[in-house]
Amino acid sequence: ADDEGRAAFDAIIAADGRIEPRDWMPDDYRKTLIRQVSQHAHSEIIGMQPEANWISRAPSLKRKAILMAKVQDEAGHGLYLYSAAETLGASRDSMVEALIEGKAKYSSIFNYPTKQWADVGAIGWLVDGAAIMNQVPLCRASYAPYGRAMVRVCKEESFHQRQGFEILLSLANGTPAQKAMAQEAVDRFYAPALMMFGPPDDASPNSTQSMEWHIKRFSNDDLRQRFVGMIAEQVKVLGLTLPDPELRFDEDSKKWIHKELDWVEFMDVIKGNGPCNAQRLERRREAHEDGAWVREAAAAYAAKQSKKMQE
Ligand code: FAQ
Repeated sequence: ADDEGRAAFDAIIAADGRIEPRDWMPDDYRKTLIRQVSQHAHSEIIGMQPEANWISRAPSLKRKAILMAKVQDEAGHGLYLYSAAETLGASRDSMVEALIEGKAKYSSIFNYPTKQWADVGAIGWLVDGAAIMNQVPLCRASYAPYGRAMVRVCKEESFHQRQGFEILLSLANGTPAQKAMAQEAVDRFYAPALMMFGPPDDASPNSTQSMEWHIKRFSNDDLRQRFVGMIAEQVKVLGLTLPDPELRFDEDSKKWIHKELDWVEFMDVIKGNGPCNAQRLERRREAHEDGAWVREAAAAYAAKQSKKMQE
């Protein structure tokens, strides 16, 4: 039956079709998806913290309402993604446990601090911008529940990116101090945002197989250079600059060339030694413990309902 299953799976992938939860799939395909989808879910959940840091200090009622909605959207993304991972057989409890015990990875970007209001603009523009560049192709991921989740996530990320851009645009057209704050935020988030796409292609162990399985559609470097080309244009509208004197479009290769990123720093952040890793996990643990009574109450209610149904 495994041979039949494999043949059917290979045929679906070859035809660029989609795998549904009940279809046969190779163990490694399931494993790599659980890995990527759960890491993605964790990123959304941990990613709420840097911006939530500014909800109580947003400069106006309008900005506060928008920021609260954005941070809530990220919670929603995390929940769809945990659900998508559950369709692969991963239990929610085991994923959450791996995160709070510091065993699971989540995106490096969320281990950098948000020091000033303009950082919220830079995150929306650069971090959500990078997220969209990476996630639009994931809407076509071969694993159907992941692809379907990405469609809605991308729509919301587009709104997030626009709100970040608009914050920076207002600051850039404000007082000299506001413009300087916007520039400083862009300077600080530029390189970490480029690192979101993952290690360079020749140091990306998962890419080849994930591309063969049509989970990933483009390589890490391909997406990174597309992203840098996009922001190189958008930064002109902001009237700001990118902290990358080497950035240029190379006519021969038709590629954007950017400065070398600090991959030692990247590996350090991934290993848990970034500026905010410890704080991010501490907050997540606290929130998890504070929410224990909600999970217990929901489980007790569900048990009561199912008992009633049996009576
Ligand atoms: N940070 O072989 P590859 C968001 C790990 S957007 C940490 O290239 P792969 C929206 C990688 O897991 C952010 N770890 O791996 C938002 C692997 O380790 P492993 C989330 C990283 O999977 C905005 C190892 O390095 N988006 O949350 C990073 O083929 C604002 C080798 O790498 C996604 O997760 C990194 N940057 O490619 C929320 C998108 N890069 O597992 C709130 C989905 C690599 O073998 C506020 N994921 N690693 O131990 C992906 O597209 C892929 O997983 C990549 C990595 C492209 C991230």
